[in-house]
Amino acid sequence: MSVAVASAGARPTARGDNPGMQGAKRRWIAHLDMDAFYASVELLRYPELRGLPVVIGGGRRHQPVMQSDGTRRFARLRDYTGRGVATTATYAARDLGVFSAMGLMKAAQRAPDAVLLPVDFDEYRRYSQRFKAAVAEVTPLIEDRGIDEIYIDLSEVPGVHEPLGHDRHGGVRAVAQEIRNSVARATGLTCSVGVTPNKLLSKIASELDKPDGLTLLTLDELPTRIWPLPVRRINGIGPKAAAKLAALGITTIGQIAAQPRMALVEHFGRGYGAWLHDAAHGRDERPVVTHSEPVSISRETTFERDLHAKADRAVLAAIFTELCEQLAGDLQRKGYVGRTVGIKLRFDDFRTVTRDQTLAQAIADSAEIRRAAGTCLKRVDLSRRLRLLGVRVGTLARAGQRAARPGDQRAGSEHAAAAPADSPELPFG
Ligand code: DCP
Ligand code: MG
Repeated sequence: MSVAVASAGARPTARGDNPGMQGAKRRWIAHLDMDAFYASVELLRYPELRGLPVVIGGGRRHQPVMQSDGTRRFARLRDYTGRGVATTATYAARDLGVFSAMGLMKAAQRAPDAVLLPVDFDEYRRYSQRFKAAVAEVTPLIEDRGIDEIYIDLSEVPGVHEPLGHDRHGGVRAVAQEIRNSVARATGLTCSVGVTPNKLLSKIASELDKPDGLTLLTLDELPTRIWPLPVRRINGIGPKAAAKLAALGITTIGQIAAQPRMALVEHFGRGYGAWLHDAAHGRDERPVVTHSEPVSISRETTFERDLHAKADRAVLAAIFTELCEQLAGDLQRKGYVGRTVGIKLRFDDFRTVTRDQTLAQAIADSAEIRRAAGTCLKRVDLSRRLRLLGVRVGTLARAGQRAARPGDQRAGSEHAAAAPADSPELPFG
């Protein structure tokens, strides 16, 4: 499985109001999250699987096969052997206890008859772009939070603060519903939306009626709708904080809210303690950040079995080349060039090492990336077997900002100083 990670370094372009200020506009922020996203995209291709337990994970060897009678033969989870994990599962499979990040062998114990489909990131990325474009047609203030979720600032949408019939919040509800309809029309997929005065609450709210739900909450409803929920529902309370809270006898958001601010600060420090207090009281003034530039773009892959630099040299070299090609594709598609090239290796003992180097000039070409990454590779002791290999390009700039010259595509030779093309052989180059 190969995962593209674009780490986004958010550069806030303020769209937030200051709710503390007199006369400031009330905010309505939506959080939209696609339902069982990868699985739902697959069901568009294979409608005969609708309603069945389906798990997405593993490699191409589980690709369905068309049979002579015109029906498809699907791989079953029970036949799976390997180290792949489930990226997601349909709700029917979740009912059997299969969840994201679960090992496929373990999932097979719970749902042996479930259909197993390989991951197709390119297809999910296409649908991701499509649903975001559909939302943008309704309103443009969108913060991208990854492949299947976004925040949307609805505060300025015409009519959003108006009632509709008996419904005091009819205006905003109608806009949120229009967004959901627009996504469904453009993609054939359902999503769940939470609408509240801020991002923190909307993120919680979008999960309350999943799948295919719309949940609108005001601050008045905090005690009834939010406080009974477990602390982990707050985005920002991870397993460690939850364990520490549990040790203090605190398991619900309401129990956090009932704590004096100072008590939380005492236990959790000034920053996090105060944040916990604010969060539990539904306070969050973060703006919707409509524009962010990635800090780096990377591709990595975990091997089906551990590979050794010498014994599996050819396989590794091919994977390495493919990663660089995919990464170059990502860069070119997104319109970036980068000046830092790095590698990430994870060994069979789970130790992870990274190396990088900064070039004289930004690149986006796969051969140039491979050459630079290869140089980094030579700085690592490769006596142990490898589990994972990744390549990253950082210090990004917009491709257009580089002075365009004729023959720019083939500017490789200019980087020879940083990463000599004729360098002595790479460890698996
Ligand atoms: N994903 C993944 N590995 C994980 C979690 C998620 O690869 N550990 C992928 C698969 C999901 C997608 O990201 O389809 C979106 O993640 P979500 O957490 O939103 O999960 P789903 O969209 O699948 O389900 P839900 O309906 O709960 O949102
Ligand atoms: Mg989702």
